[in-house]
Amino acid sequence: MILVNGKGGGTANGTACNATLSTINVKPGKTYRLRFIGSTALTFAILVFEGHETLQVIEADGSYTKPTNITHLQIGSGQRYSVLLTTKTNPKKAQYIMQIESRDRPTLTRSYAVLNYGSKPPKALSPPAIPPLQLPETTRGFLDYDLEPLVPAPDFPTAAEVTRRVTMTVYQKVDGQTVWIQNQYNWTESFPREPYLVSLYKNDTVEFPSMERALQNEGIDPVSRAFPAMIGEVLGIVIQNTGADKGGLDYHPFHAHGRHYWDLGSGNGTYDAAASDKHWAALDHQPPLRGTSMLYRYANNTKNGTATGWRAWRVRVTEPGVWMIHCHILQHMVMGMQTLWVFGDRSEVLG
Ligand SMILES: [Cu+2]
Repeated sequence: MILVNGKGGGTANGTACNATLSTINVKPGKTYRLRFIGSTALTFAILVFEGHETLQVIEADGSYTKPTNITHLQIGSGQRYSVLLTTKTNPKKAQYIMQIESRDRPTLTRSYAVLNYGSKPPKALSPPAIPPLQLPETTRGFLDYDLEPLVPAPDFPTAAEVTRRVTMTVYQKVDGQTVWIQNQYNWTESFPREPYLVSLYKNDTVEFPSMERALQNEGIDPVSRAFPAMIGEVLGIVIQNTGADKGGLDYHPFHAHGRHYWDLGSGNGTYDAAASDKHWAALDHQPPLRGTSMLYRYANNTKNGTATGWRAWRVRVTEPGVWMIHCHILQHMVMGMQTLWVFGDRSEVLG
């Protein structure tokens, strides 16, 4: 079940779940800031408020944005949004439903919360027998190109400042054990054997990544299984979705540790840097800073290894250290969908 503030009921994987719902108490004619935190392990969710068709996003992943109108919120694991909800001045009833549903899973899970205008908590807190709202399908490219930082970042790197492009190709290997690999490598609890930074510091189980080897190997150093970058570089990182051994595709909310990145959007097929740069030049505003953004799937299946869907980031490398970039779905992380990025040379990282 999808829980909202610890409660939820409706339909979980096809099974009715008649549990109590959370209440959000509101007063008429006010504007509320609702903070949404996608703390799901796996679920990619869409939610709508009955009778409150216009919401405004004002913050994403901890950075304020210019107010942006939405009719529904789409939120993946690890994503955060602040949304303004203006309540009715003359509500026609005491309770309105918030309906939330999973997307892109084999079976739909549907849950609810209650927006309560009444002075007392509502008596009936059970989920409705029939879903009152029709929610949209997955909105691929949700808020891409729409969100604009409230205050432009002084050090936003232009397209001309990009020093290196790195494509991280994600792939599901199904023979034997099912694992997720990035540029031919997975990263699980068996690699490395001790915390990475400790290994580098002690110079024992993991060698400091070699930029030379990485440049010959699509950005990843095969010995340390890390993506190295020098302080001062501006990286264009493209995360590329591909068909699994058996052709399957999935969505992945990709999350970066350390400094947030500028999110350049997403699309089907493969990334076209020239087209993306032209698109942004025409928009005349900076991309939003994000900590987690969605690598969509554009079909349920394709052919083995076929590139279907990308997401592009721009990263100004300023913070020395060892940083993870990983899918925020816990199950995928355990299956190897994690990468390590070492920013800075040996003396910058280890002091
Ligand atoms: Cu994933």
